[in-house]
Amino acid sequence: SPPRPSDLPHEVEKAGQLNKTKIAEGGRKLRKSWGVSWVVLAGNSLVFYKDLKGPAPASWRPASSRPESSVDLRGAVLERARDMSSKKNVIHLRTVTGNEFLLQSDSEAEIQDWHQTIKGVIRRLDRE
Ligand code: I3S
Repeated sequence: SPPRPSDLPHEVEKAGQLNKTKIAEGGRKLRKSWGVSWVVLAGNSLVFYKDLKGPAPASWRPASSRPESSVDLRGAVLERARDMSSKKNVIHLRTVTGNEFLLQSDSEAEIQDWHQTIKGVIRRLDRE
């Protein structure tokens, strides 16, 4: 369910467009369905918005757009996905609740940056 306003994160570390598919829900495997999402890394969460038709927003949060979903990164595991897709530049995220996502970019540099930045948040939360 979408986060309540009080849950909305404050410090945006990174935002951008990525291809996304959820591949498991509560440990139960799902059929892949790739789609384009606007992804925001802020606070302890990765927040997904519907892709915007047209140019990227000036601010991180698409005006008049509610998040589709968000992921709590505490205890999550992130790794490069080597054999989980025929696509290049894919990362695999698994939450403590057993939800799993693949995120993909056509740009290797972009996916590396997402990988490092999300990893940084997970490490920070591990130390708390
Ligand atoms: O891992 P899979 O099952 O080979 O993933 C592919 C399929 O989900 C496919 O959908 P259908 O099985 O409904 O045709 C998708 O269109 C592909 O994109 C999936 O593979 P990639 O390699 O793109 O993650």
